[in-house]
Amino acid sequence: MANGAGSIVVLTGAGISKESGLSTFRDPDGIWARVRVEDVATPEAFARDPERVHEFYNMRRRRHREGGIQPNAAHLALARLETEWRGAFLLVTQNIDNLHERAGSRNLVHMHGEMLKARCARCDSVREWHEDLGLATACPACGRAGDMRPHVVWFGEMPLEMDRIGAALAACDLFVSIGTSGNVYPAAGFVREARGAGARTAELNLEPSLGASLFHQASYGPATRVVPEFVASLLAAGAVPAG
Ligand code: BV8
Repeated sequence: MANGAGSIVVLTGAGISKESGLSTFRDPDGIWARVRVEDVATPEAFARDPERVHEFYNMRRRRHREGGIQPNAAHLALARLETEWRGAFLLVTQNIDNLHERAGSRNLVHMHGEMLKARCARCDSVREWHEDLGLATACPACGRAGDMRPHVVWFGEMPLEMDRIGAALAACDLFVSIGTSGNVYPAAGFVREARGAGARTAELNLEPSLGASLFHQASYGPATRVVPEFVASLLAAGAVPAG
């Protein structure tokens, strides 16, 4: 534990953005209740019907642009924790929205990519992208059309920055999982990696996730309540809880 504070890794999922007005995936009113993963979130879907997949992300990008979506108290509490914590801190999000960075988080990994970035499958250039994407969109770097895709990790694709995440988990003293159902791997396995490294583990969620039994402590309720409470108590203690 550097300077006694200890190192923290936080993982977030769609639940942390729910109170900002963004849908989760597996709640009854979630995204996968409206569209099938196989139709919009796999490389095979994109090869089969690219315009269908583009429309799925264009609709979510538009929601971001026009929907008055703002970071909430949970995003802001994590940015406060990063600023005030004296030890190492890394925030890993499965979310493809930009609410953590707009809340002020800096040490941040988007392991499933970012909805507001586009990548050219031909030249691999990645850039900020807030408008609609389509087959006719030309890559600003190589000029070719037809190869632009959301810079998002689909099912069957390798998540981003896994080496950096693995190194942080191997060295962490506290792992906190927030707003995720524990359905999707490799993210759902991070708690096991953290425990294997001797870390204390905490779950902050609306309800117990699939991995609930793997956490030393838990606090259930809306993220805008349980996350600020957890951050305040951790900063007051100034060190990772023992045991
Ligand atoms: C990989 C980006 C390996 C897109 C996403 C067969 C074939 C191929 C792969 C597999 C397979 N079988 C299994 C796999 C692995 C697969 C997987 O895990 N599948 C599961 C479903 C069985 N994983 C993968 O494919 C991953 N890649 O394994 O690659 C590999 C190895 C070598 C070489 C190549 C590849 C890639 C997974 C990433 C997929 N992309 N998203 C997009 O967003 O459009 S996943 C998607 O699910 C989102 O990223 C989302 O974040 C993620 C997890 O969902 P959650 O965030 O947890 O959201 P959910 O709705 O489930 O839960 C919300 C929670 O919040 C709930 O618990 C709820 O109670 C809570 N909540 C609600 N409101 C609140 C709240 N909490 C607090 N406050 C509130 N107010």
